[in-house]
Amino acid sequence: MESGRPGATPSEPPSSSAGHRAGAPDRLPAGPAALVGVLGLGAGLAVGHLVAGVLGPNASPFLAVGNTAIDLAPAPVKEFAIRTFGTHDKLVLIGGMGVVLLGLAVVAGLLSRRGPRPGTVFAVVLGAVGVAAVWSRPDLGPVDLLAPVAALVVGVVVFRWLHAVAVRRGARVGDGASAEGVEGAAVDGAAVDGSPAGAGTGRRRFLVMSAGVAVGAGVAGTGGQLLAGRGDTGGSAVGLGPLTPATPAPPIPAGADFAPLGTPSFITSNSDFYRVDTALSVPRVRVENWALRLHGGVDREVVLGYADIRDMPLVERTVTITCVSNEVGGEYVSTSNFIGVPLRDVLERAGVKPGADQLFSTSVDGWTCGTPVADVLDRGLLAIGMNGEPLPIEHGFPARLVVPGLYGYVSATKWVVDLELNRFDDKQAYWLERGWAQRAPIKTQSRIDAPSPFTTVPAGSVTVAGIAYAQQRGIGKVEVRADGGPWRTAELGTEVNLATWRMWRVELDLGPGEHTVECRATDRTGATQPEARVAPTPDGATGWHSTQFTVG
Ligand SMILES: Nc1nc2c(c(=O)[nH]1)N[C@H]1C(S)=C(S)[C@@H](COP(=O)(O)O)O[C@H]1N2
Ligand SMILES: [Mo]
Repeated sequence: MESGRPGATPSEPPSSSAGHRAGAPDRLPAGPAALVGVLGLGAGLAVGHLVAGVLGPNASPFLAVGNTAIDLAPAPVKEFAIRTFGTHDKLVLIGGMGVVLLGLAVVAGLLSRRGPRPGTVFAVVLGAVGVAAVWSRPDLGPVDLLAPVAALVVGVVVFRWLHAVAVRRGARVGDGASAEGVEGAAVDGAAVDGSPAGAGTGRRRFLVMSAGVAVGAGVAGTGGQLLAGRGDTGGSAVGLGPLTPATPAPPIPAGADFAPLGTPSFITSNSDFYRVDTALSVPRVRVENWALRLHGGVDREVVLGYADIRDMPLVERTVTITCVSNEVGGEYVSTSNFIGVPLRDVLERAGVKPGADQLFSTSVDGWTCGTPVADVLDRGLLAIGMNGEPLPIEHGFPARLVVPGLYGYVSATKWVVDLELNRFDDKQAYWLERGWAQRAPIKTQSRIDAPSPFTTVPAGSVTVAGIAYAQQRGIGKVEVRADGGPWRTAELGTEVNLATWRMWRVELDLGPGEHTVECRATDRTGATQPEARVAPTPDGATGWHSTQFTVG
């Protein structure tokens, strides 16, 4: 049992307990051993989270490891996660990491039944992983290492201390000799009497200490979470007030959507806007710390602050952005009134030299994106607002890129801090290194929103309605057919501009029973959305969307 005490020399073999008598319990019971492992882990993680709450939430070793895992995960794993869990992919990752860590902590605890060494090694290794993850995050600095270091130290200390308490408790359950041996291991100087009541006292003491650690970890973790929330958009955006564009977008005309018939509203609210990114925890940038650096193929390097952008004449543009990972019929497409400054005007501050074909942008968390310079100069926006408000943090506060017509991964950098003009041959952006295409204009697509799949609709005339998009080309027509019959041309919603989606509706006379309807869009160049289903990799899905329902 002695080898179990804190301060045991590493050379001491696990069961070299002097004075140990045959028949005396040699090991911690499994339950307390596992509990000690779990509580050591919990205490370490919670304190790491608390310190990160003060320094900056992303310094939390748990989140840093998660963010690193996302960046290191092989592309197919990430695509699977996005496909399977959608926007919940991050919650699933957090839950999965929690389960794995819990399992490892139980195992570490169980391996430490003869002595705290295995669990100590586990805590140190895990802490080191946290340190390495925080160290490697592009949005974190050396000070942020305090969070994982605190987690490591607290994890080790709490584990060893609770282990000692548990050992003492176990000894009490055993016999006097072993209790005596353990007495020397007391780390807190608490006197343990030799009375027959000692076993109960020891056990109670262990339970009280464990509960104390659990409560303490809960308080620390919650505190960290609350402190982290402090720096929300609220924090630095609150004083910004409403953004009033010098050139507002034209109002959305009546008849642009068929929301009462089941299409989305033409403008997506900020809270409903789809979200896709690699950030497990959203980067929280304060405007006073934000700067945008323009460099590379420019006449002079320039660094712009938030006020520099805000003081330029602001424009407002209605744009539909779309994710390349969107499956046929998928939800990763939304429309907003983006407020910002034309990227052409921003880049003019630095002077664009001829020769560059790529605008290589980097976010504060190190994500990168390559956009054709021609598209950027033609219609790119450095957006600081969405639907009249500062950008929500999930959508890139304080500033992001929006370049209509290109999938988000090659055009829509959120939390942008760096713009470099170079050549596509010089530098490869984040998703290119993971097998996605260098150029990715949005493909013509259409989706059926009503009737909802597998519902029953009343007999008679059935309204089928949905969305279509072919950004920068425009939608020419949408056709719908039922059960493989003749194509019917749908009525289109009023066009807003070429950068946005278009809603459609059609009435079909369908008899009672099950029906399958399909839709296909044709863009203004005359090209019809192809029937063949192609997966999103490497440059966007194709195929006709279909839906099944019953007429009753
Ligand atoms: N910093 C950063 N910006 C990013 C991404 C990212 O992972 N990190 N993802 C891009 C992708 S793939 C898409 S589709 C759009 C989505 O923007 P949204 O979340 O505002 O809808 O953001 C783009 N900008
Ligand atoms: Mo995307």
